[in-house]
Amino acid sequence: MAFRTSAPLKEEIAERINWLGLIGRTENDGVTRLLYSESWMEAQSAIKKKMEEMGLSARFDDVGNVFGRVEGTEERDRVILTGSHIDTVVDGGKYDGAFGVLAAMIAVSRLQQEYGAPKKTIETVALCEEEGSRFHLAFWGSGSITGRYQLSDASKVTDGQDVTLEDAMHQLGFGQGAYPLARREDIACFLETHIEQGQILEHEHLAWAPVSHIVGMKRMIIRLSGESNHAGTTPMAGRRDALYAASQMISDVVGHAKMQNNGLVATVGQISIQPNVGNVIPGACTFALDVRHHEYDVLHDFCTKELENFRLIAEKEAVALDIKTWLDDAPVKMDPVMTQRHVDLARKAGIPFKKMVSGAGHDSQIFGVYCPTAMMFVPSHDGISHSPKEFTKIEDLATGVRMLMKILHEMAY
Ligand code: HGY
Ligand code: MN
Ligand code: MN
Repeated sequence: MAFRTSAPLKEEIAERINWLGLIGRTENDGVTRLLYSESWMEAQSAIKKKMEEMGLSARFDDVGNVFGRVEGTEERDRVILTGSHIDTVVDGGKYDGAFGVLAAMIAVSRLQQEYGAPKKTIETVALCEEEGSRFHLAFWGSGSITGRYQLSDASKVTDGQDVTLEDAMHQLGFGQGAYPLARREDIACFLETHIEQGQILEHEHLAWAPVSHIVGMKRMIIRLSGESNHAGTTPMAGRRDALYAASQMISDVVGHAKMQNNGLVATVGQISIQPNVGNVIPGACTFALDVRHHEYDVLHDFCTKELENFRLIAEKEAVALDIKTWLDDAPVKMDPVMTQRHVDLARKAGIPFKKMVSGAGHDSQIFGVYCPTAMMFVPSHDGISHSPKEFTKIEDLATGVRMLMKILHEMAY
């Protein structure tokens, strides 16, 4: 029996956002769904079941992406793919990624209900991983579809408990041929709906934004090794204090980024020291550095200078320095023709909008170098994201779904 809903759109969106937000819910009402964790598996299985209830034919692929397909009556083989990622950061919000997954499902199921089968095949997708929150590897879902990653890459990265991505994948039955290969050649284009995760739209009282391009980014792991020793009996001269060296590097790189005044952002969001005991000089320190800019030359020059400065500090403090750049992506332009069509549709609908650069990374940057790709934002309240406080008004979520429906109707019906 074909799925039918008579629920008003806003009601359906709110219900599904809250429903998915309960999977991996944390004690302060955030969400944690790390790749191949229990809550991740629960969410992907629930999404697959929900897709089927909503009239889509759903399946896993071999890395754990979930697709919901509506076959076209004329053009079956080339697929219009729309969706986002199901994973989250630790204690994140219930809109980042999740809204794009659900918006796609709601839009496609409502289009089917209103207009029947499309002429062109549409698939919604819950991409298995985008954040890079558990492993120092991001975009595992979209990267496996587009060929950026091979299954063999999964053995090269471990999480904080020394579990490889490969073992974590195998433990859930993925990555061993039980499902269709992730790699696809049949995708005609990709469309992603996402929260802005910044405050521009809300500040300027706008409801929607087509994304012109996604910033370039470098994500690094900086490891320092000095010498642990007694806090009381070791003279200050000659200490090899890894945390003291790191504190100078972090202060410099963030301080220099503040002085750029050109949109460049630098963040140290993760740090660990060993042995992490109050009366022992830290012999080892590891921190994560995330730097982004919409022009690759600016990004690259800044990072080159800062890493040279790190080497000078390491030498001065007699600590060994190891730098691993695990993500290094140039800015990616969204498809101008698709984006212009979306602008025309928004203008015709009288929706207040502006074109924007995305300061956040997204699966669209992976699809954008592989097929025509377009991305669109709805506002984030106070620009907060990657936090339990993440929130978007239901009116804005509904605008996002309605725009996606207009776009898909124009492309596929
Ligand atoms: O980090 C980012 O920009 C994205 O949310 N993964
Ligand atoms: Mn996201
Ligand atoms: Mn995110």
